[in-house]
Amino acid sequence: MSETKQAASFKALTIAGSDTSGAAGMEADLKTFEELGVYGMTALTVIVAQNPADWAHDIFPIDLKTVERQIATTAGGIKPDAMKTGMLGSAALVELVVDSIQKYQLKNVVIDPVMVCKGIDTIMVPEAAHAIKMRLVKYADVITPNTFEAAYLADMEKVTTLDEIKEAATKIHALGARNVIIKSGSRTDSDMMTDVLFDGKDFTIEEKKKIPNAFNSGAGCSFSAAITAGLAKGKGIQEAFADAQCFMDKIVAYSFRLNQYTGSLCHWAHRF
Ligand code: PXL
Repeated sequence: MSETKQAASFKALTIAGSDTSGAAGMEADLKTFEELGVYGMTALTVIVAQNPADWAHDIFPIDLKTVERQIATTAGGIKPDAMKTGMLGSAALVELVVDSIQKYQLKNVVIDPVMVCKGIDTIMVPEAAHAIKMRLVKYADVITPNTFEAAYLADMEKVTTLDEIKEAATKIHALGARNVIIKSGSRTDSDMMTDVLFDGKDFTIEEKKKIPNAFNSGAGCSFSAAITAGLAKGKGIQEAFADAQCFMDKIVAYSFRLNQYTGSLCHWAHRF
């Protein structure tokens, strides 16, 4: 038998919901971590199940004690190099995440302030969104809202133009997040999309053409997971941002249909 080989072992934790369909949520996070050479660990917060008749999303929360135990195992017992949050189904869960970041001195904290799912334009759990804004944002090394979530966090009526994206990023930075990345993604009428990174001093702007007919369910989750993977490997925010852009370009380009309602990114297209 050959000797065992020791690869660098970077570890990341996702505290997120399961998207049963496999496209978004912690499924997207784990696929992203794996593709980027980072060992993934989980604390499951909610299970989202879609109704096959109309693809309506139902949310089934995991009880708080069970989430606490999962965080104790991963954050307390193994120690991630970076962590991210996804769907947090209640204000109590947001509070548990805040306590855990402090208790386990978690570093490289990426907050994806999930408030909506693709195709939905109302905040799913208002009390959780409020708690994210009031309690969690200030612990973020990086926060990755879409334009809808950015408008909520920045108290703005809408965030659509580049000037509004910059204004929202500045306001969210003032709430205490050290780096703010706003993803305009699919939520614009234009055929361009813009991601803006604000580090408190400079804006880095990535503008590209949308790929027509691409399936982008789980794009927000995968993007913030790619940022998390970069930080876990010791990259700075600029490099993690640039690498995440390249990763997304590939996995969106090869996205595929799952049924008449939705499709998925192709995470393994990163290898092509
Ligand atoms: O893409 C947002 C999202 C995050 N987390 C879970 C989801 C979704 C959207 O469906 O199901 C678990």
